[in-house]
Amino acid sequence: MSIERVTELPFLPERSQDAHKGTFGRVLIAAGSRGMSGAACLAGRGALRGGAGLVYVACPPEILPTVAAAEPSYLTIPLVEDLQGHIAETSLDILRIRAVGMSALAIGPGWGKSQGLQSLTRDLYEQIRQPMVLDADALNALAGSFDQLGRPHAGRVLTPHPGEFARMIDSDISTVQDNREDMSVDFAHRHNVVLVLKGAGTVVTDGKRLTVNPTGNPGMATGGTGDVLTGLIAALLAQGLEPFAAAQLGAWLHGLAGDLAAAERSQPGLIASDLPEFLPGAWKQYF
Ligand code: NPW
Ligand code: AMP
Ligand code: MG
Repeated sequence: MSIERVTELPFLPERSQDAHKGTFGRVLIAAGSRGMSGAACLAGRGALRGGAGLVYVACPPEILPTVAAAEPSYLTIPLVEDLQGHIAETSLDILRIRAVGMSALAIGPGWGKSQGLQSLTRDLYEQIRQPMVLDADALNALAGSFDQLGRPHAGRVLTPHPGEFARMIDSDISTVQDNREDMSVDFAHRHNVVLVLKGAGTVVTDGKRLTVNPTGNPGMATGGTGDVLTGLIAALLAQGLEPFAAAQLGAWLHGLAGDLAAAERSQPGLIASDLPEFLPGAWKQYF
């Protein structure tokens, strides 16, 4: 199998003078649970600073006031929650209805682990007609069952860190780290997805094309940075980039925001919520 190595960034046109928020798409982010409201806030911020026209955050009612207070630009959607504060399987109907009219979805950050998330994630993966980013606990929920999934209606971008990828394919972290490119290409090819294997030198591949992201630094090894990337890639999908391009540009902007943040605030002093703040500077270097 020959792989095309991509080095050039994808093209996103500058905004036309008469553009309006509808031009840049609606993103629906289903994220967060009791104790992890921050994941929903961070993913939402990634989507807003990624340029989405409207960002909807769907989460358990218990954490919704916290999420809404974190960022006045969010539109919020209460889901159904279980006794542990996770979203319940019956949230599927709400998400299916609210997905109509969205341009892209992102699911999984801060969901936690519960039995109901397995069938919910599978149903969303198979049934939602829009492109979708799957991260964190959405990937954990599908671990070991990728072979059984039906063909989705639109692009699927999966953003595991090495620990999540090892879980997904029933391997271990050191094997994954020793074979980052080969294992990513193999998975993306077999399952017809875009795989973003995070960590130093994030690998982005659709099984035919591959790029290794040159931006980013160890200051980004801090809780919540991946949640920002999830929302950012969804925003780029919502603006019309095809899934590989959205993942490539998202990883590049995210890493560059991390580099700009580290330059000003140091690597140890970098926290996840710095990344959305430094995304505007990263965008300026893109355009
Ligand atoms: P080790 O053992 O530390 O060396 P988990 P999580 C490994 C939410 N969050 N290279 C790591 O390795 C997330 O969205 C919420 C190598 C360990 O084995 C999820 O829903 C926040 N190994 C949930 O928390 C902020 C690497 O992976 C394992 C690696 C759990 O997500 C935090 C850890 O992974 C968080 O984002 C690398 N580059 N990266 C909030 N504020 O609400 C990771 N590993 O067990 O999946 O835990 O990533 O913290
Ligand atoms: P997560 O573990 O899901 O929060 O994601 C962590 C994010 O930080 C990913 O985008 C990683 O690529 C990035 N990251 C973590 N450590 C490094 C590193 N040493 N160099 C570059 N990027 C990193
Ligand atoms: Mg993560």
